[in-house]
Amino acid sequence: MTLQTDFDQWSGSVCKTMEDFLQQHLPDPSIVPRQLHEAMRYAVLDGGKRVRPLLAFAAGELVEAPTTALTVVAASIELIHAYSLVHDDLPAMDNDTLRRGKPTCHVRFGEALALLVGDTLQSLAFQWLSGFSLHADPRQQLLMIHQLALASGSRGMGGGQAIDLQSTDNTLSLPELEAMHLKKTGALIRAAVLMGAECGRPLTPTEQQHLSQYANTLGLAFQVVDDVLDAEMDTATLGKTAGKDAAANKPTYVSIMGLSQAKDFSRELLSTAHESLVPFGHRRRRLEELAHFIVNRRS
Ligand code: GRG
Repeated sequence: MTLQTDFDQWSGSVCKTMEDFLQQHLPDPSIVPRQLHEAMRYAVLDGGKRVRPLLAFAAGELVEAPTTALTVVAASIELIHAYSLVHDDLPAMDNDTLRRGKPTCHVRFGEALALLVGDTLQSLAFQWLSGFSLHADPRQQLLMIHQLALASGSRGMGGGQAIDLQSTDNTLSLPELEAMHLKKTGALIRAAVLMGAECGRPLTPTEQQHLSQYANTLGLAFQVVDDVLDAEMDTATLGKTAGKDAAANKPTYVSIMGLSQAKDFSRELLSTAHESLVPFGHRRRRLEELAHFIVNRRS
């Protein structure tokens, strides 16, 4: 079996586990309020690369974490991610009509319902994280809940989005751009890695430091590549509107560094991410493959 086939099989099997959990635990559209439940499922199911869940599972491999806990953690993070996409697409924010190759949630269900979809997906994420048993030590579970709240709140993703909204038509320095993306995109990616690792045996302080460096670097790499793809790819390949950043006059890695340097930067970040994983020996394999996948993806 080639390494690529092996990775495809592993990621396919993680995605199937996740999809089954989401199918089973998202409220059924036969339950009132039917349209809200239908719209929540529309926003979450059958779409996306599931990068954050894959990262949680890959980090779980470092610490022999049980699949049951990883599934709940990964699914909860994906709910927060889906929530952020629904709100991000609203007319008051990015005003987009296409997401994951289909009409955005508010185009399909209306703005008011899309707002509620985002709100209720966020609540559901914390309902799952607190309602299932994730760890023998309840303090560890509480830590994970706290971590996801921090990552999605005003000092994480939500705050990053606020800075992003203010930055349109403004110039940002590279450190300012980096600070924004470490929150807006990086915080949830970081949470996925760290929470996956928290489902198993405790990490040593050195391991913790290395994993944290991997998670921060990868969060940034993800956004650099997102900016490159927005500039280079077409709408059909991305499943979302291409060229939006330039059209909206948003500062991006491409607008600040240029396309070629932004690509070089993403490769530099990839090698830093790989170096951070060295202390984990053979257990680092899936995290290494995912970093490679994130930097070399085409959508
Ligand atoms: C969630 C607190 C909170 C507030 C909402 C709207 C918003 C604030 C934040 C937006 C955050 C956002 C949309 C960041 C962009 C991150 C990003 C690059 C998304 C694309 O992720 P992919 O490529 O998407 O993983 P798929 O569709 O593959 O899942």
